Amino acid sequence: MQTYIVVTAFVTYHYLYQVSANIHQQLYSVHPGYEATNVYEELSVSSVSGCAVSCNISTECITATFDSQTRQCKLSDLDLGVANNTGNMVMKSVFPAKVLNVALKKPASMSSSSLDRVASRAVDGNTNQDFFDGNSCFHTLVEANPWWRVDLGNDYYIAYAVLYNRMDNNQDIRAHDVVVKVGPNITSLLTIEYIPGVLPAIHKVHMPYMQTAKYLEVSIQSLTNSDNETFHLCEIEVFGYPVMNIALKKPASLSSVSDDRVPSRAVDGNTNQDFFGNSCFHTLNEINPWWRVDLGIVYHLDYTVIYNRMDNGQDVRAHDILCKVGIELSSMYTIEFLPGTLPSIHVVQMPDSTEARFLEVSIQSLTDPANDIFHLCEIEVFGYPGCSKFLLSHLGIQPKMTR
Ligand SMILES: [Ca+2]
Ligand SMILES: [Ca+2]
Repeated sequence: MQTYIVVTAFVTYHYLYQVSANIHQQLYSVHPGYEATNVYEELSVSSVSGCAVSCNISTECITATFDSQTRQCKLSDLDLGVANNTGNMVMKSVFPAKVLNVALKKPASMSSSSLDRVASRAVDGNTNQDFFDGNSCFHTLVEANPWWRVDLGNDYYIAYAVLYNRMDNNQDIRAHDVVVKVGPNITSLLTIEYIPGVLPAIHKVHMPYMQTAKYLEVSIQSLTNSDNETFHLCEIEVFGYPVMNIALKKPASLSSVSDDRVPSRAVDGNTNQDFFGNSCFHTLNEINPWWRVDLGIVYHLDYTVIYNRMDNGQDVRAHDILCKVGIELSSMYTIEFLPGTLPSIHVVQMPDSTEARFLEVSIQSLTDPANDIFHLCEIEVFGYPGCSKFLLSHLGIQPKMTR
């Protein structure tokens, strides 16, 4: 079992993440009267959602219990524990996408390779740190500034990475002054961390604000001009969520519906902007018509892409568009107001720390009585499972506080 690297101080938060009780019910299945068995980690957290998120970002957690009196959160790698009528709550996280090691078995390369100690050994899922015991560590030739890199295949929101050094025969000292970079392509990698001196046995690299990346690279920064470095690591794990359209096929609603031009057409995955392609919704003639999607759970929102109807000059009907989001319908707030005609394809960039379950776009009618007809062909929403403020705090990163 991996060590769950969390310091209790990290989770004794400076603030409370406030999500109402009914949202908890929607996020997690809660069963009063149970306490986790086979507890491998006990944390002090401020709320039930903090406890659930703690479980969610731990790879081995199956259930967690939260005692509202003592604020103790117990993480367990067993399914539902034994009932003992303590009044604790058991949560089984129902997030659709737990953070996963997205580097596992992905294509890896490196500056040079010694015999069969190939780059893929660091993504083989084997964290054995004995070079000869596990056949699980890569090994370069002797050179200057050796590097290793993984191609994740697609863009991911990266939360953190874990580096496993070689630990036999005191050879860990060869991995020194390690630089960790990530990025969307290999020509524009961003340095996330420089680790001076010898790399620890296991080192966790925190990504500030969930970096979007397709590549991760680790290298030795040679301190002299002599090319006598040898690089070997035994595993590199990269934990994150795929960058995906989280609105796809989610329940959608509309202020009014014209015939079969239903709201779900805007989340059917079809971006055809010709109305007669049967992929656009259509309201009746009314004032302030709106369309809304329920993402199901709270997500950290990154951006939204709106596809206007473009046939027969009817794009002009989508004008003075208001985009709102909210954790609950009763607390929706404006992200952007776009005056004039909506462009063919419009991207709404979400401010940092935007977390929401609902997203709504509407026409702000300029006259009353209004005669607005609303039709759009697709709305894509990109982001990752929410409570990210907790997630970031959990990783020891101070979240941005924008509201
Ligand atoms: Ca390995
Ligand atoms: Ca569509």
